[in-house]
Amino acid sequence: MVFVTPKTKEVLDLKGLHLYHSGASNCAMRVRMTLEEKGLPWVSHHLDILKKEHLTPEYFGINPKGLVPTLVDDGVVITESDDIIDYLDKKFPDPPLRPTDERLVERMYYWLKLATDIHVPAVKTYIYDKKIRHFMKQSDAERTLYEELQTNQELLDFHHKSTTNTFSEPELRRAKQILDECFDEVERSLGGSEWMVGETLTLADIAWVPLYFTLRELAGYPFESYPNVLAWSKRLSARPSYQKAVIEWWPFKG
Ligand SMILES: N[C@@H](CCC(=O)N[C@@H](CS)C(=O)NCC(=O)O)C(=O)O
Repeated sequence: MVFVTPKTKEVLDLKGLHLYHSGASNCAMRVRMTLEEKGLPWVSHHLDILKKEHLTPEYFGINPKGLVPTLVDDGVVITESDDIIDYLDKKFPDPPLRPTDERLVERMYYWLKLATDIHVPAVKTYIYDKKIRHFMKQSDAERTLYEELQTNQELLDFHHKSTTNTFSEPELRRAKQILDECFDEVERSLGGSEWMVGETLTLADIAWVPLYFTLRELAGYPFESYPNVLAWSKRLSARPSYQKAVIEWWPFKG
């Protein structure tokens, strides 16, 4: 679990649950959905990543990678969406968002890790290539600021490629191939079940449904050949938590 010692000291005084997040961010959707499923009150600190509102020294002083989401719980700073939702489920176990059987819990963590592992090489690459880079024109001053603030080499490389439109053909092919392999696996694993792991909604569903939503909405990823995924996504979209956490914050309406 990634606990951060923030350079922006003001966050240490925050009381209750505070979420730094963005409407368009699939990682932030996971946390909003977990908060809604549990009925927890939280304070919103919205940063529009499309307007680059997160690219400030103050925010990098809270999240050293300059990414959303970040949760601050009574001054404790946690980054990485999979860790945040796991933290929330452990601290506020009612209603539980994990199975009771230990083997199934391991399976749930497998899905959380997979969602994290494919984020930059597949999800972000695919979506930025198809849509986001059209929003990401960058001035020299913005590039300089980003390069001053960002210390993570993978993110510096990704940022450079996405803002200069220089993903290579093999990188784009690989992104699609990873997504195909992952959704083939989600499809098989759902089989005749309602949920990804066990008999109830778990953090695995909450980690993956934002990927389904953003890949479909922003990149037109072809989900038609995944009937189980489509039925599962319908079940999720009928939940009030999905409406509040995903649809109400979504910036591309209409
Ligand atoms: N592994 C991180 C990834 C966070 C991430 O990449 N967030 C994206 C939105 S989903 C972001 O902040 N993008 C803005 C940027 O890359 O500058 C997590 O799961 O929280």
